[in-house]
Amino acid sequence: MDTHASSTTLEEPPAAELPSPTAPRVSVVIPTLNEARNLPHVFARLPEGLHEIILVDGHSTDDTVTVARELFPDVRILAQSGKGKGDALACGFQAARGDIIVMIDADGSQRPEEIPAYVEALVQGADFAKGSRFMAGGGSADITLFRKVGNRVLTGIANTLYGSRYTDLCYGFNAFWTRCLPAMNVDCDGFEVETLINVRIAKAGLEVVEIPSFEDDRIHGESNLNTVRDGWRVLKTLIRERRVAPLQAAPAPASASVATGGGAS
Ligand SMILES: Nc1nc2c(ncn2[C@@H]2O[C@H](COP(=O)(O)OP(=O)(O)OP(=O)(O)O)[C@@H](O)[C@H]2O)c(=O)[nH]1
Ligand SMILES: [Mg+2]
Repeated sequence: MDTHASSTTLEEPPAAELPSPTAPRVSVVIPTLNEARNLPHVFARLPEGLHEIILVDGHSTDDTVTVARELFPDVRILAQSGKGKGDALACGFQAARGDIIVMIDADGSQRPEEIPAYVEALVQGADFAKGSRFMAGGGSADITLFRKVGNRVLTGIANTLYGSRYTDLCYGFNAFWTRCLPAMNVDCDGFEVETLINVRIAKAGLEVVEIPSFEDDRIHGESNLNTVRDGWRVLKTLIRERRVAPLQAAPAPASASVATGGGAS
């Protein structure tokens, strides 16, 4: 009897329902406000194999949406419901269908080719992979001395209040398992969004690994951030969050819960 022949008639077992920790589906969420000239630089450098690209547009008055569709016809384009970068990210996170969400800016200042390092840290057991310009291997060609000092002070306050070990509080290039969204519950509008996320991740006791990241100059256009106004919003967020009860992430699937240790939180 030909056992090989008979074995091919057996039904294949059903595919596993849970995402494999070694092949997660990666959603990239990109907030945009008049970034038409920068998008070609960002899209060209995105890694292969992404599950989806979600662009959350803040009602740009330039050709951002048209350019995005031309560059990548499969891009999912959302019009944000409210105002500000925080609101845009909340809209994008809610729509994401991947296992992992990467948040990255559209101004060309962050390097999409760093995304695999973030994903790898998550696959290795981190809950949250946090970009840092101020750890070994990171850097910035963009930040002013004033902002650098302000960021350092605010990072120190965050670490003191929330027991975290962050080296770069106000940086918008991060990645996390989608199951962390309930712990983040992004409910702010503006540039304080990274602070809100970082603080809530720390309060939830999630495993953070910092990833060295290099920030280049914005390629075209003007920054939307106002150092004093937005620094003040960050400070108010740090103080206010002390009164907000910690939220919890959804449980990790058993196969993806291997901890690496040595995180930054
Ligand atoms: N959808 C949306 N995107 C925004 C909004 N404000 C800023 N962005 C986007 O958020 C990203 C970061 O904004 P930037 O203006 O570069 O601010 P920043 O990077 O924090 O500050 P700089 O270091 O000065 O560039 C960019 O991709 C912007 O296009 C907004 O109100 N809505
Ligand atoms: Mg920028």
